[in-house]
Amino acid sequence: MKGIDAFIDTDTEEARQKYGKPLTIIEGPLMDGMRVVGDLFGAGKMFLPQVVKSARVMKKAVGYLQPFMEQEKAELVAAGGVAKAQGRIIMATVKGDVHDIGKNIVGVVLACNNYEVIDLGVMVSCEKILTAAKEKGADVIGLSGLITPSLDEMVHTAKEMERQGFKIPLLIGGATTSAAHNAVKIAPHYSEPVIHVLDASRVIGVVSQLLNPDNKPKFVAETRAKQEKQRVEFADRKGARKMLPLAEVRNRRQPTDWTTVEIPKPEFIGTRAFTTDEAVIRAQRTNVRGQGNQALNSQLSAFNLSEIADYIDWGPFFSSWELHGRFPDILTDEVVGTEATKLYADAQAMLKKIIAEKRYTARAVLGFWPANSVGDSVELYADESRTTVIQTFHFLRQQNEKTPGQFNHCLADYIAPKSSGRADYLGGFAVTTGHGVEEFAKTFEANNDDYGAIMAKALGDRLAEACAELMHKKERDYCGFGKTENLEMRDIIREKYLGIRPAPGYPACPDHTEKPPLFALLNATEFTGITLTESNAMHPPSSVSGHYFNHPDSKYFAVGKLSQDQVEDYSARKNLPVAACEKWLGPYLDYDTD
Ligand code: B12
Repeated sequence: MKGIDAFIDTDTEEARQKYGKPLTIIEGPLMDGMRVVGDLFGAGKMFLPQVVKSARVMKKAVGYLQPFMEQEKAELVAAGGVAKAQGRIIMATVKGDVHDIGKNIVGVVLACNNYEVIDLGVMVSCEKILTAAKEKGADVIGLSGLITPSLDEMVHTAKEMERQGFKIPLLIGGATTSAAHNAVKIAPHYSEPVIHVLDASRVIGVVSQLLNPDNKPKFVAETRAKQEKQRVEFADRKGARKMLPLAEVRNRRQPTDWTTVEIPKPEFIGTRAFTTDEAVIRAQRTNVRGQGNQALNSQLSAFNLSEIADYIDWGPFFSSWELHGRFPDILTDEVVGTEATKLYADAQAMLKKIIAEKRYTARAVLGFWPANSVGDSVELYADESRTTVIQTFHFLRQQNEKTPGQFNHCLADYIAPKSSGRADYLGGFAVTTGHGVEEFAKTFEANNDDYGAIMAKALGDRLAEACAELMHKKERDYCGFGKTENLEMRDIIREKYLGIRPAPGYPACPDHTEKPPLFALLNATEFTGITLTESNAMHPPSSVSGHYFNHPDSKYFAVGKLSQDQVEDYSARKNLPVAACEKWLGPYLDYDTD
């Protein structure tokens, strides 16, 4: 129960000698222990890292017993018996999405409550999920997704389950999902229960009710009633929201005096790339032929994981383990302090190993281009003559009615309009610390150590964000003002500097289709090895990409809901059919398309 696995083989062997049958050990002392862990977790008296560590003990013990169990199972089946878990759950991150930390955590919690989890991994097509569910006789299907395009894939899966006559519940989870979206957009497409699960602490409550024939009808009836209420509330909110015409909100933009505002000029136009891969740097220095693309290598510089790690924001690390509170106060928090401190120590030890053994390779590219805004779009030019447009980024504007004195923001407002005659610049970046993460995580998985595997991935993500922060510091230095900003690391991590780096997908620029043009400009795939999936997720998962704006008033905001006039205008600007724009912007539309 304390999650200590130091003597697990000896202890399990001792139990085997005492109990004889391995299944008796699993269903007896091991499950008894996990039940206590599950209950304490459900009651908020035990925290996620402890659960995952206890589950590791269970998994290692089961791993030790596996060969004995195979033999026992064969004997049981030969005698006409069945060996069955509480229920069989198929889990997958949907097609086009690459994230699995949340899904894996849920899998561990389910498994330690004696559910059989069949995890199909990431980027799994609907066909593959449904085929596996049929073949394995699944009792429940669970889908996970981090980015908005995954929501569409979930709707598609629900429709397919209906069409193919499935009779099992569907669980929906992941950072981009919500109970309201599930009730309005996903659940109506499938006659069986479609339930949104907010986090790992709720999954057992949901699954145990769904799979218990006595409790299921009441639970399903209550859930359906809740979802109906959510649909009514959604419709009411929609009716109550006052949206303004696009032409009007364009007049309500944040004003800038373009005659006086200071516009920093970057030291260079084009890209600079960085890598921790010493072989690539060496090859470039000695100009070895045949080592990658020489033209690209010629712009490469070295950086290292240790300088990236200095920029880690530890706050979100604790959230990913469901420990909530501000860092570093969380370490001394009355309730979660002890667990947070242990988790932090484990993270520091693993981070040290990752850096010392160069387990992860970081690669990054940033660039600047002469740019001016034209309406809500930003044109990028080949050179300072500003005659040849090499790329255009399209942004969206807030359309909800604001209180007087507030503005309807759009990122394009932070770049000097072409008509102002001012020379402005747009920056862009793509970074990854994800090369090597999967391989490192696998070394733990092979040893039945989910705690280590999740930790390895969570640190990959922290390093990716830190790398984005480090590159942003370089960006400000290249633009001059960074050299005199005089901020301590703590203030940098709190983003107290001038300028922002919104990433396509984040609330200020929610359209993921703006990533491919950014990648093309940056030569991002060549420089960083990051590829885009069909949903424009980045692979490897621990990656971030976005734009740099240096306007003194620039800040992060949420575009929010969009009216049809803006989507039509956007479609014309992007030269992308309205239906395609509506698909990518689905959750942000203030109107129905079906
Ligand atoms: C950390 C983080 C990252 C990390 C990676 C996260 C990861 N590996 O999961 C990094 C820094 C790499 C990252 C990158 C990006 N991110 Co990000 N990120 C976050 C952040 C801050 C937290 C997510 C997280 O890790 N939570 C902790 C984990 C444990 O929780 P979880 O995944 O949600 O899982 C829990 C539940 O959802 C549930 N659950 C999950 N799956 C399942 C499945 C089933 C069956 C069940 C029952 C339950 C369940 O249980 C889990 C455990 O409790 C969120 C904002 C937020 N607060 O949610 C944005 C967020 C997810 N990111 C977002 C975006 C846009 C991006 C980028 C596209 C930005 C960019 N252009 O670079 C990239 C995409 C990366 C890529 N590879 O494509 C958006 C996504 C929504 C959208 N509009 O598309 C969010 C919501 C931010 C926002 N407000 O807009 N991101």
